[in-house]
Amino acid sequence: MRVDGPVTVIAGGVGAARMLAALLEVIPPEQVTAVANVGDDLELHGLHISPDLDTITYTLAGQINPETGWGLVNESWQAMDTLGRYGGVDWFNLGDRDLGTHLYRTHRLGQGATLSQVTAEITRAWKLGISLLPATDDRLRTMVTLAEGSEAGCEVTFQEYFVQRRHSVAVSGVRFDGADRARPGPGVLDAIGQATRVVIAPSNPLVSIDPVLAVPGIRAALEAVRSNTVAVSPIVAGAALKGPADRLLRELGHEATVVGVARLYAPLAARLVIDEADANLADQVNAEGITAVVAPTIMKQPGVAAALARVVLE
Ligand code: FO1
Repeated sequence: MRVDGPVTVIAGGVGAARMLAALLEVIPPEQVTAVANVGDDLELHGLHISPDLDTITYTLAGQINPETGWGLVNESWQAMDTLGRYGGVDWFNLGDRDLGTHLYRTHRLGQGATLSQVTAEITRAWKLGISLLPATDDRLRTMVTLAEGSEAGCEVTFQEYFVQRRHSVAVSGVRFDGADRARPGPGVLDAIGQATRVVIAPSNPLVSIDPVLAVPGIRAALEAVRSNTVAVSPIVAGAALKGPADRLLRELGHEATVVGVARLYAPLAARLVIDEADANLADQVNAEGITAVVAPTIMKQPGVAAALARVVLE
């Protein structure tokens, strides 16, 4: 039996965007709400950039750059070229089309609009149909402490870790600056409490899902609806499909397997969808107190996305 009530997805970036696109192959967008991470946000060139909100928006608008998984397709880089000429900050690539989003968002925030209001205006302009809710409208920034080399012990912003250093450096700590003062964004707690199904998307548990859970009230709201909640593992056969999730799990003292993910998500979800490659670990997942559901989870392969969406909506 497929869920016919509201579905709420706890979302990071690329993996979550793919999960949302998969769900929209099966159910109408009006039935879907995404509660998205804002810990990756940054201010650069005087602009407020929200990578996970934009990755979800562009993906669902069918406008994502397929090579990178972020930014807009058919992009040009004239502004970045000019910036480079002056020796400006050019490690974070902002395409000419993408810049329009940051110019608009920054202008509206400067007028006193909230991130939620601006996100609603942007998603309406792209005709998404889903509700895309920032986890919080308050300032929350993922900070990463580096663990090796000359920078051991230094704390950098998430993008300075992920992009500037290509997440190629070991990490000894992650924290969410501002989380203790942050309030859930408008509609977030209701979207979790009133959902017929909550999905924890296959995003990085430690730097995409955790910053959402770090907003006071959100973790408790999820624990209260644990029986409605299903998580999809971002780890397949001990590796992340994209990004540093496996390395981060190990570096921060967790097991970089579906069992490690099960341990993190057992308090929040009744079921964990694991790929067939990990079928042999299903018993160990169950032993963590969360029920393993074995199904293809690599959405790049044709037909897998819609099938996975049906599994999480069962
Ligand atoms: N990721 C990169 O690896 N290099 C970039 O230059 C880069 C630019 C960028 C610009 C806008 C945007 O929305 C995302 C961008 N990303 C880039 C991806 C971003 O770092 C990640 O999407 C998330 O922060 C992690 O999921």
